[in-house]
Amino acid sequence: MQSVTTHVEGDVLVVLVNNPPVNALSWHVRQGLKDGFEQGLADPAIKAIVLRCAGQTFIAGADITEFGKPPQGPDFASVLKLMETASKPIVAAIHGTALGGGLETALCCHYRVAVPSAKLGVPEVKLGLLPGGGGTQRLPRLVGIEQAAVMCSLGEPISAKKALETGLVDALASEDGLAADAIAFARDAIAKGPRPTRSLPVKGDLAIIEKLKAENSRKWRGFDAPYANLRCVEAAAANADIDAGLKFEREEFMKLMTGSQSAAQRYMFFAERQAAKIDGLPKDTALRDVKKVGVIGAGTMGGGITMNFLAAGIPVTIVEMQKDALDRGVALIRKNYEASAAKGRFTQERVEQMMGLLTPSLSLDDLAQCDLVIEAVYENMDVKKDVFGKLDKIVKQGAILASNTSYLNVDEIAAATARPQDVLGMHFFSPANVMKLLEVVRGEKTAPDVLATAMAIGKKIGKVAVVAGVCHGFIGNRMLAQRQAPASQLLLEGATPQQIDKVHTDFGMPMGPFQMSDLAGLDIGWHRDPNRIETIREALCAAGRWGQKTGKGFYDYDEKRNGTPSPEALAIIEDFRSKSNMAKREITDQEIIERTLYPMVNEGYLILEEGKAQRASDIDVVWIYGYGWPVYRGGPMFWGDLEGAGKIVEALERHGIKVADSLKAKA
Ligand code: T1G
Repeated sequence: MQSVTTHVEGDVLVVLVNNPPVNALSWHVRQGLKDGFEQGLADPAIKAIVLRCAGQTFIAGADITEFGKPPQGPDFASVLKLMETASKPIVAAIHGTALGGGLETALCCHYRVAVPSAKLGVPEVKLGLLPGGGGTQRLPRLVGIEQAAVMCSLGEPISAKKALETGLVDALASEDGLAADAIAFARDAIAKGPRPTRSLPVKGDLAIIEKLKAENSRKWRGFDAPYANLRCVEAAAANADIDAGLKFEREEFMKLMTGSQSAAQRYMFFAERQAAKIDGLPKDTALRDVKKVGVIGAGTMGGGITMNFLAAGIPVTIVEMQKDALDRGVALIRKNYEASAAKGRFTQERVEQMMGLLTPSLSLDDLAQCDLVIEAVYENMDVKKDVFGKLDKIVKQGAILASNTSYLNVDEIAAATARPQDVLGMHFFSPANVMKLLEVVRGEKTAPDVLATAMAIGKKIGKVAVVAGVCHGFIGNRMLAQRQAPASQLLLEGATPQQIDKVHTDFGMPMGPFQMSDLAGLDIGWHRDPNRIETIREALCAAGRWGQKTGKGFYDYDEKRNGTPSPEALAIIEDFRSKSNMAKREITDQEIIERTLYPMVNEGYLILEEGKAQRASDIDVVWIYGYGWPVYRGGPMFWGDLEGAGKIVEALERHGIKVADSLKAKA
């Protein structure tokens, strides 16, 4: 199948791209574009050219799978130059998403027509890149510096309406009349002739550059690409001669392309999509209908889980045992929605619409007709088995019964029912209405269609779902334990909470082990006996230092929950250390990395050996979306490869940590 064809409409040549699924600019597309435009320019009967795409979208970018491979076909820049300097007007007909190199191709057309539903953007920054086909130089000439700086550094697409307002698009076509409207527009352009974007002056004010840096300093911490994008937009303003700016852009692009951050972010683009695929699942596996959902528990997790379904338009019956707990939970859901509405995220009408889908209840019997029931009760096996035993008697046959357990054995929970094939884990991450990760825990007897349905419903409610096997802590929390335990041991040996946390935040994590413990609460799982002190954590709990919830834990917290090092906490740690007869010693940051991050990588290899994750990239998806691992480092397994198996194995053995066979074999 040819990926680019041409056909003549009177005195207009239509160049049609057809390279499913997203019309990426693969080498054969570039070759086809070159041939098509050369044909149109050489034919005296042709007065104008329309560039259009078949399928779901206009060109959605360069073909990311080609990056890093030997170049094939004509280079992108030469195809763009052929178009921009063409002697006949070229019109881009845009539908779907004109993204990255796709939008850059449209920028080298002389005019652009789009359907109202189209979106236009340069998301390269999300891949650790920048628009390398002139986007940073041509956007400022069409939409101005401010709009260009926002589009390039944040990577969010704009609507066709906004594109029309800013001058990125010259006219809107009718939703189902793009082909004809574009041809008509091209005919009208014949008299006007070509309008090369490069001939337009850069407009706008550079003040936006510092404003964006100030507004996004936290979000962009550690990332190279956003700042490179802004430098290129500044270069557009500094160079009336676009070729000088294009040269600067090319240099900046190559620095990013050859760096580890873009490699990591491109890896994660595909890893996230790969995670949705279940190895060995028959292609024709039919999904079960999920039209009504039940959630048991209206606490923080139950309420957050519920919000995901309401926002996706799926009715939820939420069940609590006590009326005051139920009322509190429902009120909190409303409060969260209204807070978002107050920030302009959506209207009050939308709040009422979502709340209208919620049915509070004090009886499990009201879940009888639900297609999916998610249990989010106290993290205790007896409690969960009791709930599932009751659900088994109440809920209709064919319904999916899911536990939101963070650690517990899903097979044991399933055994409390007569339908283990309909049971699995759906582990949401707190806050469940915000965190994108969903671990779908496959029980030994979970039916394939139940697993596939849970993965699909996860995507439908905006989650990134990853299949996990049954083991303590599944994938994420199991690896987290490998970080938390040595971190506590390092405290005993002389490190401070702030030293250890700083190593992790400097690495790019949103918070370190002790900041995370304070956030979650040191008293979780505490036996509540202040006289029984066997760990530093118990010593802090005994002193009423339970974390952010009590204004003090490893750190002291102000009313805005900003943490500062705590002399009292350090004294408690010191006292515990001396009573443990532990000699205090200097600990290097490198040792902290080796003893807290390397064991996580090692545990990832064990998880794969045991078949508790489908692939290494799934483990990385878990850590990016569940714990905020910096995406420019690709995830623990990707990062471990960059560190080098040999270096990791040597360090682990030096610290007396048993190395996974598969990791050792890689060294
Ligand atoms: N290259 C190769 N494959 C791509 C691709 C791309 N650009 N975009 C999508 N795919 C694959 C994807 O892996 C999946 O494959 C299938 O298409 C459907 O994707 C020089 C350097 C367009 C909004 O960053 O944002 O241009 O899993 O599941 O939900 O300046 O795909 O089916 O085998 O995401 O409908 C810039 C990336 C590239 C856009 C559609 N462009 N793509 O979403 O489908 S760099 C982008 C998307 C560049 C130039 C620079 C989305 C989408 P599989 P999907 P979707």
